Amino acid sequence: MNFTKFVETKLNKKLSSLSNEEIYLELLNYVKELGANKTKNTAKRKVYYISAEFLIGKLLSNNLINLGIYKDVKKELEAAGKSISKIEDIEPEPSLGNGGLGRLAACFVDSMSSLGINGEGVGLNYHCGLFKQVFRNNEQEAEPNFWIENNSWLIPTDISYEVPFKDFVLKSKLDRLDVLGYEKDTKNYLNLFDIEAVDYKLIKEGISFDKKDIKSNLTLFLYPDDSDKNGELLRIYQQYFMVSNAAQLILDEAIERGSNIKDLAEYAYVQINDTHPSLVIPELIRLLIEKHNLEFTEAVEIVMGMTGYTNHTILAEALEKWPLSFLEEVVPHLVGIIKKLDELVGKYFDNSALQIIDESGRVHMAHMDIHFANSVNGVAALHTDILKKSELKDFYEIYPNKFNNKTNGITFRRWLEFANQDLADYIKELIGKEYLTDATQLEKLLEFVDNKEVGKKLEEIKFKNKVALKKYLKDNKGIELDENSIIDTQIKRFHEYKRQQMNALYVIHKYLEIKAGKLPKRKITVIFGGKAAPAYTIAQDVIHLILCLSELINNDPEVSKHLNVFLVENYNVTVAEKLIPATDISEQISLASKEASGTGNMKFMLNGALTLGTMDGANVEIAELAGLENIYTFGKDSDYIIDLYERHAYKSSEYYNNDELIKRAVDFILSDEVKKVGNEERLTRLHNELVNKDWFMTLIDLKEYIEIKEKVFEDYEDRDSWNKKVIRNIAKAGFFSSDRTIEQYNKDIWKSK
Ligand code: 26V
Repeated sequence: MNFTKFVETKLNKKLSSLSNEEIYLELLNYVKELGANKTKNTAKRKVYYISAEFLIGKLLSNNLINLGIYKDVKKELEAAGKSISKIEDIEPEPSLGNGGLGRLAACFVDSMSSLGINGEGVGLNYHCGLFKQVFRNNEQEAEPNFWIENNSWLIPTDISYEVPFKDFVLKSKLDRLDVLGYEKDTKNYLNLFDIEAVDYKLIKEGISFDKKDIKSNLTLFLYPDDSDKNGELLRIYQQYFMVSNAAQLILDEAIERGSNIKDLAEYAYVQINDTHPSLVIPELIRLLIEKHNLEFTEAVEIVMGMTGYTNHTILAEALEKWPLSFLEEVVPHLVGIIKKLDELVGKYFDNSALQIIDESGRVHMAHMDIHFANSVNGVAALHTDILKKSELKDFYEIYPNKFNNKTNGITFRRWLEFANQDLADYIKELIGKEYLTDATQLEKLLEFVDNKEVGKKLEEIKFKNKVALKKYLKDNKGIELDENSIIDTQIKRFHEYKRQQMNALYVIHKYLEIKAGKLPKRKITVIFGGKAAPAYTIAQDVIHLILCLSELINNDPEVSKHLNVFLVENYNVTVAEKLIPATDISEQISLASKEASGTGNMKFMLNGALTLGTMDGANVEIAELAGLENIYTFGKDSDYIIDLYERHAYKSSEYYNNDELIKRAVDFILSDEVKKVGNEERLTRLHNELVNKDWFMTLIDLKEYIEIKEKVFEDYEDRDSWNKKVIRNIAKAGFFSSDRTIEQYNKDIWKSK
């Protein structure tokens, strides 16, 4: 039954007579019904992808695409005088993730379903999710983001477990989302555990809330910090609640499907997404001992055969180390087990750096994972190499076979088929639609590299996307975009290592040049988007600087003819879907060695933007695939940077004092023009940070960055040659399909299906 019929039968009304809100609601019901008719994937070994974050984005259109009915529904709506994009606007975006790690988990559940793998996500259903970002006085403020409505995609179940904490037991409830595979008859679930009585009244100013009332706040907020830590106890409560539920679900389902517990590893595999779910290891061991009467060693062996750990960062401050005393306070029943695991490590290895519990009594979650999981993977080739060579060297030496690389990927259904429909249609016209299930087919586009007409057509599509972006930014974000400008975009969490401040210094450089009469050939629009952890002061200062520059530049009639700068408020998946297809230049400028992979870089490549980046994370693989001549790389490489850190040899003041261009740009932060629109305390702190500390080495690559960016803009003017590069990039983007990544996980680690 098509949607029109569905509405007529159910409501006895014509589609055209419904409001957009009513249509959204009926589409929700319609899709849920179609989802309910799909059967579950059933391979014997089921994969549990446990993750504190699933940044899934809006679900309506993605579900329609995966059901294979997006275009039909769109046409039906048009025939009734309705626009699908207006209806898409009504859906609130779930904000169950901070950034790359959460979005990756969302792509992975899509791919698991699309490949027909019996694999599900397990996480938490945060009611307010990640905070909503608003700008006031050129500063970021955080507000709660309620996203759960009465009628949502969540499907309640009667599954509930008791989770024991030190002083009380908390009952859970499980809500699920259907994860429909692309044009598949089967589906999986995303399992989101919740507490029964979340209390919104605990919220005070902004996103501050009573952190102690665990029984009412456990799933109120997603922890907003990407790398800074506070409110640690609540975080431990959340983590244990998540994994205890997951472990109980795993055991129940395995038993139901015929496991005798001793053969549990044949029925389940647990992928631990960063260390946030690491307590699943001792929890599974505990349940096997206490509920299923196994001996400790027997339990350990079983768990070792069914867990894998993925590392997503080498930033020391993001590697979780919980004080034993904290664990005693929250989950004393795991402490004995963790201590026994630590003793086992001590028995086998005479190296204190390998212990789980260090001399100061902190529990290194990653160490526990590496010893007691059978696979340890990094998320891009360079990242995995760095883990082996430096960060986890001691571990690699004792477990060389556990270490493996799984370069990240993205789902092409959302990031091309949905986000860039004109490009997707044109690609189908050129090479057919097989690339949607076999992404390597994109290579067929290579035959069009020298075809100028194809190049022109891609240019036209890019322009159309810029016009669509212009409308979106005007209607939703109060931004006036010039669709005829070059669009240069940096969207990601704000963090010093990602070096948004370096991009801001380029903007200053350009501003000063324009003021001095040196005009660019074509107008440039620099777009930023991203949130900073509320406790991360310097990242907030960088946001402040960019907002000040934006006010100064966009309001200067002389300069704004040639240069605009925007920081899009409340960057999220929905905003990314609009920005990426309209972008010409993809900024991936992290300090080499620090960005584990990046996945935005892949989305831009697929959408025909050229990468301007350092040799970091998956940029290295982008460079290899597209060819160095088809992207723009610059800066010191990771070996050089790692060596500098080891020798403590970087001094930002030397770069500042020895280069007029750098000094001029940095000092402009404290110019009268900027101070007039800004907060002097913030600006001074940022200036001082850059000149006297600059831990993430902004100034080391600034000169080269400015030079290569000039070249990028110059090259852009040779439209045919630029278009050739674009075609080559799209053609080579197939490797970055998350279907490929998931196939590798399954073949090498999970061995399901
Ligand atoms: C750490 C913490 C610490 C305490 C509280 C909350 C919190 C949340 C997340 C993290 C770890 C963040 C790690 C992360 O997001 N890594 C990113 O993973 C992406 C997917 O693999 C990858 O593309 C990015 O390069 C990497 O930064």
